[in-house]
Amino acid sequence: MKTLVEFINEKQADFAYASGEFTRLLNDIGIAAKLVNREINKAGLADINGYFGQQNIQGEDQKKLDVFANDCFLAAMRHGGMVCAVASEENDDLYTYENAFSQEGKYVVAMDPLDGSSNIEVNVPIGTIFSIYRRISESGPGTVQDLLQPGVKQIAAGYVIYGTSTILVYSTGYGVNGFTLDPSVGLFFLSHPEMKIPDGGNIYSINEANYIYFHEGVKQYIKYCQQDDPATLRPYTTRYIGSLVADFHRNLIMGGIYIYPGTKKNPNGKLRLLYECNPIAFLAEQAGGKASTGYERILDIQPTELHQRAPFFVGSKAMVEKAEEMMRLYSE
Ligand code: P6P
Repeated sequence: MKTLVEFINEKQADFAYASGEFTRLLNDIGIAAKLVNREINKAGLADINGYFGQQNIQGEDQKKLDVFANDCFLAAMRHGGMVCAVASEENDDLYTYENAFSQEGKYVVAMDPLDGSSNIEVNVPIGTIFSIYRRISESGPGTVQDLLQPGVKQIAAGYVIYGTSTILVYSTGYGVNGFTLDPSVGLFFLSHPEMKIPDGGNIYSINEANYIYFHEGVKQYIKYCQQDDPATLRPYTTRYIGSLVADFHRNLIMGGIYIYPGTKKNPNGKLRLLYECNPIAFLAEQAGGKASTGYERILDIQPTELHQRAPFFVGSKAMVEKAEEMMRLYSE
């Protein structure tokens, strides 16, 4: 069984930009994930469930574990000195490191330290999502412009799913690989080599409670999924966990589509481009799938704000393309 560090070092030669620094950064993310995993696994026992008592920029009540996870990843990346700035869901403004060592770091990171944290209390899988870019600015504290790069510029992206097992899934643009944590030795081992999302599937993930606010194209795609046509595996099955990482991870392995569309109430939907849509879209494309707003490729969007949202259709290529077809046919 190959460990994460052995794998990164082995693959290091593949990276055009590779350097020991990048290896160090990925390893630091793995260390933070282990610390977060430990707290999540005993959250019901420690006084770490519940609310922190503040809200993030989204107006969402921060959970104690949200803040703990954010602190863990920020500290791990400070320790390594590879990162000069971080855009985090938990920080309203860009987080820049004050130490000179980090200010010379070549990379910037966008992250959702604990996505789906509303599921913590009910023991449903949650996740960390991260996206890594090379900085544009020369040196010193990173800038917002360093983060406002289109997703196609990511040099790496990944997530950690804290579920029945804890799995780190990432890509550096050379395929997608998954590593399962063995808590008894505190190491991630390669468990899902060369992950490929099935081109088709029969699982669709969407919160249908928002149905009346959906655009006609989304409504028509849902009806398509529900039609009786065994030759195309329909009616599909609906699975919606309320945790993007968990829904995407299942669809990555089994095939499927996850949709959080724009609605009449929220034209850009709910998910944030920098640290939810872009990293997941990068992984989806690397695994042979597709990710769009229903109209345009997610990775081509030029961001203008750190916390901007985007409609999100992601998963098996054929399923995303069918949904896009409906969006074009019934565009309003
Ligand atoms: P809703 C979690 O807050 C999240 O960002 C995703 O992980 C999840 O898929 C979605 O929001 C759930 O949102 O509106 O369906 O509860």
